[in-house]
Amino acid sequence: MSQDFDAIIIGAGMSGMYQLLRLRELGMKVRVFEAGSGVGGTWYWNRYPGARFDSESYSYGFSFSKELLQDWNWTEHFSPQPETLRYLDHVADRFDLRRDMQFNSRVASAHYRDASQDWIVTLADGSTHTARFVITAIGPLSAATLPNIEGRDSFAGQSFHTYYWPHEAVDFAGKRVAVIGTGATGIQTIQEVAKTAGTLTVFQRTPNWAAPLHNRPITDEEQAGIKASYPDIFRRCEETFSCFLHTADPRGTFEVTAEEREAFLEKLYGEPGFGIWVGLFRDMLTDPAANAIVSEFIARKIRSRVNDPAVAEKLIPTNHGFGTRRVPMETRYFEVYNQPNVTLVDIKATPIQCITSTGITTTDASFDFDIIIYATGFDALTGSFDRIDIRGEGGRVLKQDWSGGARTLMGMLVEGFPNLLMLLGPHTALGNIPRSIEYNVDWVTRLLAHMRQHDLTHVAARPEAVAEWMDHVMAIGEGLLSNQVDSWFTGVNRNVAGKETRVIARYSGSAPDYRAKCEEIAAGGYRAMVLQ
Ligand code: NA7
Repeated sequence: MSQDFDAIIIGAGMSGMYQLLRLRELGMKVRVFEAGSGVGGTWYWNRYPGARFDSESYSYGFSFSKELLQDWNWTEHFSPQPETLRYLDHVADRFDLRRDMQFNSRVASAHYRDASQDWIVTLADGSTHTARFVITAIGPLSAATLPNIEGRDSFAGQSFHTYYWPHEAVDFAGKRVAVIGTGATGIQTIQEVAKTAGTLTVFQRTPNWAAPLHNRPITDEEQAGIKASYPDIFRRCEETFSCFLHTADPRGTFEVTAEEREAFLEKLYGEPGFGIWVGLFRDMLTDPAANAIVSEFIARKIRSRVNDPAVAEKLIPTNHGFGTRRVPMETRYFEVYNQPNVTLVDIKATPIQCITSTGITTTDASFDFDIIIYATGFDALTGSFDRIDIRGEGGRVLKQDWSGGARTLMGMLVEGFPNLLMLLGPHTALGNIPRSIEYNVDWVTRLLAHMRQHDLTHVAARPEAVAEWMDHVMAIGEGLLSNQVDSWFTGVNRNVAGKETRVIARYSGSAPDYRAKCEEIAAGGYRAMVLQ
């Protein structure tokens, strides 16, 4: 029985784009289905004001093409969303990717067919398409969630989730604007909207530790230096723990004097990018006493930047240590609260009771707004899988199988779901995401090349290999402070039923360790899988 396609890729973000390119090289017939009207995934959807990435631009772009690297000029050290989307459009044009992509096509279901050992994919419009393989490229942060607040739909003004930001510019001048949520997205939004809004009211449930990004334009001289050193940049990314240019300092916190510690932290705080998070002393994200030192350092910084001491205290987290959640990188975020047009509302102290047609009511006061912005995050890591009806052998339902937490092999395969391959699935190393994407795509491509070479059409994860992988994932997550804190890292989202408790859904070890494990599995003739 023949299928419409050799492979269907779900999603035209960075994973789907690169996977399409690689499968074309194998001569496979591929179709990409994408819900949006263009390529870019995360960078297509997240058009909220101030959106940008926190990895150095030149460490973030695709590394697979020397010509692409030489041709493209990043203009800022940390690229803003419009430029990143332009870059991805450029990549799509340059490699003629769109001819195998179908836009405005949300995948509703993907069912494995036991008899023909292939997949049937149904789109939201009811059309069906078959393929030998299904490859998910649906992103770890793409199922956006709105808060469960009474009256949410009754608001008569404009309201937006940051992920579903309109394609047209939103004008804040003279408007009364509310932002709910103070994660990485909320912080980027707040610092930008505060520049023009008439009034900005921030509803903060949990403060997050944040540190300066120190972004600036790339000079011509720097541009030339970057172009000349791409091999070194990507080699460095391959060696570090999370594929960033920064990595932990090998010293222990208590091996140096208090003065040396202070000078070290001061230096990191003054430098661009994630050094202040992933470049700390090696024990600062695992030893509570060491972590307390960096937390106290950052708390002092916040106090020094916010004029009103009571507001400063509200902005300092007390229920988790620095770096145990994703550290939002900011640009004069804390100074925003010194502006007369900005108010911080602590909704732990005075919870939101409801949203009305005119605004937001807390237990303490009612506020009128023209615009409400929801920066309330995502059903992360598994949410994008849960919303597709994915069924495997014998009709087993992925969402049900994962109701107690995802179970995978390398984050790329699932027991009972043959010929389903995941890019950036749960239990893959995330870090500097394009680096992880390229590794996952290359691994999947090698597997499919091997199968084609040996006339194999069926790949299934062996239960004992999955069990072994899951033991490894659990063991490697031990002792990491971030796994003891509620956040999207640990899959907690109280706006989604069933996502109230922590799970290990990320690979918490190093990217080099992750790759070594995956290489071991490939080198052993793929014995962790049944190949037929
Ligand atoms: P996050 O980091 O999950 O942040 C979501 C924020 O929204 C966070 O401050 C939440 O407070 C808040 N939130 C969520 N639900 C509610 C309700 N019901 N009421 C009030 N406040 C709420 O998502 P982001 O989009 O900022 O970032 C996600 C990642 O994308 C980011 O880490 C980058 O890697 C890119 P809480 O902390 O739950 O109290």
